[in-house]
Amino acid sequence: MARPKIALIGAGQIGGTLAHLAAIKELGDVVLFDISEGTPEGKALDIAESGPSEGFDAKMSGTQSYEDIAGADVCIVTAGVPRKPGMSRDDLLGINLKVMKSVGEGIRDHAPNAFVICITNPLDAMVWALREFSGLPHEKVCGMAGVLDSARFRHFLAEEFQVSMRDVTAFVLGGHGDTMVPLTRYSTVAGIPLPDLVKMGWTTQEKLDAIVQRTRDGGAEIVGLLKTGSAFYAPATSAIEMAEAFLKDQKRVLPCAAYVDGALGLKGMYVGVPTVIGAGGVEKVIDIKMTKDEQAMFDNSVSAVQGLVDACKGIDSSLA
Ligand code: A3D
Repeated sequence: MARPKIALIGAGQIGGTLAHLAAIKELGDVVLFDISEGTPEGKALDIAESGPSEGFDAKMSGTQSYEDIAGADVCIVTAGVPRKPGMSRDDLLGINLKVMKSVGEGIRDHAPNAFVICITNPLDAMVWALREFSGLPHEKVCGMAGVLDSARFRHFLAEEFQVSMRDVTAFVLGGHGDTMVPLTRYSTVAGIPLPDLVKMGWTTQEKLDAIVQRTRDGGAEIVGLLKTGSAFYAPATSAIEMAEAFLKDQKRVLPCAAYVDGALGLKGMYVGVPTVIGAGGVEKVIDIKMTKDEQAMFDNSVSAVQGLVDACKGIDSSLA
C-alpha cells in the first residue's frame, strides 16, 4: 500500500518542524509548499539527508506548485506571517486572510479529499476562512490550538505538582487568544480534579490562577523571548498529534477549532471545543455542560471569535 501523502502549506519554522516530525514518525511522504523559492526544497533535502541516521524511508520534496500536493491525505497549513513582540494574533488578520484565500483555492483544486489542519493565526477566524475558500466538508477542516494550549497547561501543572506530565490532563475551550478558557474543573492529576487538589493542599488557588493566566499568555511569553517569531516546536508537535489521529483512525479525544453547529449552544461557527478525531476527520464535537461562570467566559471567547469572522467578511466581500 502506498504511503499516505502529507502536504505542508508553508515551509517556515512550523512547516519545517512538521516535516521533520512526520518523517521521524513515518507518517507518510511529505510535500513542502511555500512561495519562498528554495525554502521548501532546501528544507526537504536537509530532512531527507537525516533519513539514513534516523532510519526513515519517507520521501521529502519541496515545491512552489500546488499541482504537487495532488491527492494529499492531510494538509497542514502554516502559510502566512507570525507575530512579533507587541503584536496580538488579531493584528495578523488582514495579511493572513489573503494567504488563506490562495491556500484554500489551492487545496480545493488539488487536494479536495484531504483532512486539513490550519495553524495560521488568528486561528479560529483563519480556519473559518480557509474552509469557506476551499469549500471542503466542515468535518475535514479544523484548526490546531487546543492541543497546544492544553499541552502548555499540562506542562505548567506538572511542574507545579512535581509529577509526570503523563498523569496530568487538561481541558481548554474557546478561541485561541486572550479569551481562551482553561477549565480547571475538567483538568486533573490522575483523575483528581484541580479544585480538589487545592482543597487537599497540593497547591493554592492563587498559584492555580497564575498558571491559568500563564497558559493564556503562553504564546506571548515565547514571542517575547524569541523576538523574531513565535513558538514552533510545540505547535508542530500538537498538529502532528492531530494528523496521526486522522491517519491511524485513533478516535483521539482532542480539543481543536472545529465547526460547531448545535452543540454548546452554537450555530455554525468555528471555535475551540473537545472533539473526537478519526478517519472521518472531526467525527464528533463533545457537548459538555458548563457552569454559569464557565459559560460566561466561553460566551466572551465566542464573541471575540465572531468579531474576527465579521472583520474577515468586511475585508473580503466574497465571504459575506
Ligand atoms: P514562518 O516561519 O514565518 O513561516 C510562514 C511561511 O509561510 C513562510 O515560509 C512564508 O514564506 C510562507 N508563506 C507566506 N505566504 C504564503 C502563501 N501565500 N503561500 C504559501 N506560503 C506562504 O511562521 P511560523 O511557521 O512560525 O508560523 C506560521 C503561522 O502559524 C503564523 O501565522 C503563526 O502566527 C501561527 N502560529 C499558530 C499557533 C497556534 O497555536 C494556532 C502557534 C504558533 C504559530
